[in-house]
Amino acid sequence: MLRSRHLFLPDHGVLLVNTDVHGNGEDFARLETIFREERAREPETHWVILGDVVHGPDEGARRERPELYDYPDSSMEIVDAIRRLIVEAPGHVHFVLGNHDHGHVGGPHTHKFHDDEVLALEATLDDGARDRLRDVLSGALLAVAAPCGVLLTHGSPDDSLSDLAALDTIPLAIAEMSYAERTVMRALLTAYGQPDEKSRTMLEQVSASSGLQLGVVVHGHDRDETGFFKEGRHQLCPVVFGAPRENRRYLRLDLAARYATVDDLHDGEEIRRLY
Ligand SMILES: [Mn+2]
Repeated sequence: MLRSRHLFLPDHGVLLVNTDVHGNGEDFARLETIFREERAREPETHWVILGDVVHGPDEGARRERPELYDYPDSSMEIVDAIRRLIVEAPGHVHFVLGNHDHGHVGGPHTHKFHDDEVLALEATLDDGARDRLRDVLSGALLAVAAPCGVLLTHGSPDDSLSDLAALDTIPLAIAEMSYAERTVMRALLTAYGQPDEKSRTMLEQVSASSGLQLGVVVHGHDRDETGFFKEGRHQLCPVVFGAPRENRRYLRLDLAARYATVDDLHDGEEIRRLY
């Protein structure tokens, strides 16, 4: 069965974007509240969740950096919430795969806080929950693009990405990927950033194949205690996980606007504090 792994958003409405929450149920609930408030005002509100929803910190990290990491791991509750939201707001809640999520559906197993975080989480779940987890994660998108000029991915893709439609045929199981597919997926899911030139080339390629004019890649996967960072003229990473509560950021964009470079995305306007 072929499932679409990419999505083009409309040219009107509101776009909310968050990056890694890593099992933080309170942060996810806050984002859900923001989505509901926006949606009550504007029915054409889209929420893109940019992956790594699972795998919370271990006891050591919680003790060492409580301001960043002291929260209970609500990975499964968040996956169930996404499942519920996709049914409740059909076509308006979009989940994009992160490398931690990928581990549960054929990707390499991650080891940020445990030797094997995939096994550690699944060991806490019964069969039903494991099935729901894999069901939600295997239905994930790999990239979302919008006519307002943004490309949304978990990592920051390099110039091996040129056509979003090509993502549709990549199998999630790493053993089934071709060498070229592995190269695309590695950058898409695990690259922290690219040289400015590479991001620009990638955006030009994806613009040419999609007919959109993309100027900014919004990605997650990285951490920054100030709550967001820009790299070069074309990459923005808003941060939830790894920033202290007061600095956590999400993105609120106008789908009818035009964002040509990261200079068009301003802290306090498009880049907003979660709390
Ligand atoms: Mn990641």
